[in-house]
Amino acid sequence: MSVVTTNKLQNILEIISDSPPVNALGAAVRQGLVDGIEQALSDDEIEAVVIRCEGRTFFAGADITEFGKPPVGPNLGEAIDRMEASEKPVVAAIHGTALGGGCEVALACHYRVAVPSAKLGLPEVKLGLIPGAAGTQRLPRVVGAEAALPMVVIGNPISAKKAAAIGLVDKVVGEDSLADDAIAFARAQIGKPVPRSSAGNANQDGVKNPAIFDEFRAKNGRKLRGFDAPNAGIEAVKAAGEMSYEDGVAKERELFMKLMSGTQSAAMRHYFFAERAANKVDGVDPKIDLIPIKKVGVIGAGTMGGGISMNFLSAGIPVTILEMKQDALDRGVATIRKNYENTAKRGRMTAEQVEGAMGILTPSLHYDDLADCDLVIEAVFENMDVKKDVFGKLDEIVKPGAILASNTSYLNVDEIAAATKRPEYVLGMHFFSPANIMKLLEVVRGEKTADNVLVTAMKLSKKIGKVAAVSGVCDGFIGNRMLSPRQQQANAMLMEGANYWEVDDVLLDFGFPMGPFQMSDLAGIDIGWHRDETRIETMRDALCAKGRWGQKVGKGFYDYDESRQRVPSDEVKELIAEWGAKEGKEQRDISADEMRERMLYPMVNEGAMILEEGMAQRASDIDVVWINGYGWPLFTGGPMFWADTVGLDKVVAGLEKHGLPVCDLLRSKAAAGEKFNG
Ligand code: 3H9
Repeated sequence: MSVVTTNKLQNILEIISDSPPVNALGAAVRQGLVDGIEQALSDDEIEAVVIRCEGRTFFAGADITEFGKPPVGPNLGEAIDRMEASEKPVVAAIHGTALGGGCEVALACHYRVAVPSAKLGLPEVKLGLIPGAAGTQRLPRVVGAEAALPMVVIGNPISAKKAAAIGLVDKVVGEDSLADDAIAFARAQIGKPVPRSSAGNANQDGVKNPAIFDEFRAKNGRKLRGFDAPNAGIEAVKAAGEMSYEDGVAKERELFMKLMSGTQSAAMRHYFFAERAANKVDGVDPKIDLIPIKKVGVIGAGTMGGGISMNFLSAGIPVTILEMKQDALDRGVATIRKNYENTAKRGRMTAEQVEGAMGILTPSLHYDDLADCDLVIEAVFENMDVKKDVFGKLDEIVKPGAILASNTSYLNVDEIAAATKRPEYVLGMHFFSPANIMKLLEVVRGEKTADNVLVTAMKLSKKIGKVAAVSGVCDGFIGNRMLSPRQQQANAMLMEGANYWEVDDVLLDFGFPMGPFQMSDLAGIDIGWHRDETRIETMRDALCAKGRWGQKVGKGFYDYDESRQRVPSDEVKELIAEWGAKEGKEQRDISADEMRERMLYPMVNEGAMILEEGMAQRASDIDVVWINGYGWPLFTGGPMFWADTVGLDKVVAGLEKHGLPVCDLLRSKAAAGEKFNG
């Protein structure tokens, strides 16, 4: 059966797409739309058209899997121009998400009706692109440049209500009566002149007040740093006001094609599929019986435990949070409330939602209260004996069939599991701090972890808004394991004469939000310090002994002012020089290229070892971990994709030049001219 069918209802033609899972606008769908419109135009009995989709959503965009391949079938821009040109009114009936090309289809229709739960957006920028089927030209003409800018340049979808408020949706219709309401709406338009988005004039707001473009750029500068597509988006929206529609479309095409053939978009498209692939467990039937998670226990009400709890509370899953002492418990619960209230103050939650989340939180001082939890996550002190003790207790108390998870960031999950009589129900769930905000979840698969336990954790991660990847049991798992060689090289370069702020700047220029020494300052240099000011065995001991514990005390590697601006410190410079002399390393100038290679190539090598040992399922999982957990710039696609774009032979040569190890997998892939991804 064709993916697009038509249904004649007296004088109305419904064009219905049914192309699971998301009605992406692949070649067959585009052809179906063209055929449907032709049928409507050539049938004299038809006076109006409704375009709608079956399944979970209206068109969610162009078919991304077609990108980079030779074009097949009618092109989307031409297909939708035919709709707009029609003298018979064409109505888009929207449910689910009208995204990208889907939103462009809707814009080319003369009218848009949507159910209240629908969302509309142009998320192309998240794929390193701008809309390419005239979306940047039609949208500002309908809603104005000011309202179009965030949609095109940031790419977050908006609700049907908001869309109606800005004029993108003509009518919000019944949640369960979309098809009928759209037909009635279409009938009511018969005989009226059709409004065409391409002829709209709302775009003139940007011509009258051109400052909106620079203001928008300035306001969002930090968020957009390093990305090419947002600037192209601003340029295209501006052009929509300054140029004729035809010239604007040509401008959009030029910008779109340039982005499409560039590395950034390839990297971001890679990431789109990588994130989805990471959630899948190879060799396990995705339909495996899952363990229903209706109640979660969290041990520890500190920063980590509190943050972890919030993820579940926000998703409507009740949490029992356990502490050893009443005051620590009270403090933890108060922090959770404060965090929620701050979110509400910023308008991202209602007061009822705050109370709703707090209402399903049960504070407790007794392990017994965890007995009926379906999942218990411990976030206690990072020490094997402490963890084993906790798991031994949990094994006694928590009902059989429940999952026991550790939030450890380094420890051996198999050893922890061995403290229980149910190692198949034990795994690691490594959240990143602040756990209510950071997207990444490393799910650590123990040697004995059962498949359904693992898949339950992966599916649950999506429910609580996390991006998860599976890691095997190894020191530091995927993320921290790869951080270690980077830090080693950063430290080594200081001893050889590099300035630490230059080392940081190299990673900032690469696109990281901060460099290794800024990161140490933020995390706290004193973490894990022995606290004996007279015992100075490392440079870190020396920094700590001088009270340079990091940003929290206003000085670490850098000095910080009240607005937390960093300034290199003379005291630290001297200390480093002293330690460099002690190590007897030759002091020399180190170039930015060398710094970058020495920090990033060893990470690629470590990633290759992780793959070699089977600790990650696929190279793209490593990219997902580093992008979501450590600020690796998305526009490079993650460490492994980036290495592919650099060329693995070049990475190997770089490592050798700097006297750094090269593992077998990296060497053999480089020799064979292969890539990690594809
Ligand atoms: C565009 O439109 C360019 C135009 O301006 C110009 C044209 C000339 N294509 O995310 P899910 C797959 S650019 C192909 O897990 P959810 C996805 O890979 C596009 N495949 O579901 C997954 O496959 P699998 C602009 C797609 O319910 C499955 O569908 N549009 C596409 O969590 C389910 O996806 C976008 O950027 C696609 N467009 O979320 C929207 N979309 O099961 C991208 C999805 O094998 N899509 N798949 O892993 C989304 O944001 C989400 O998929 C959506 C549903 C919100 C729709």
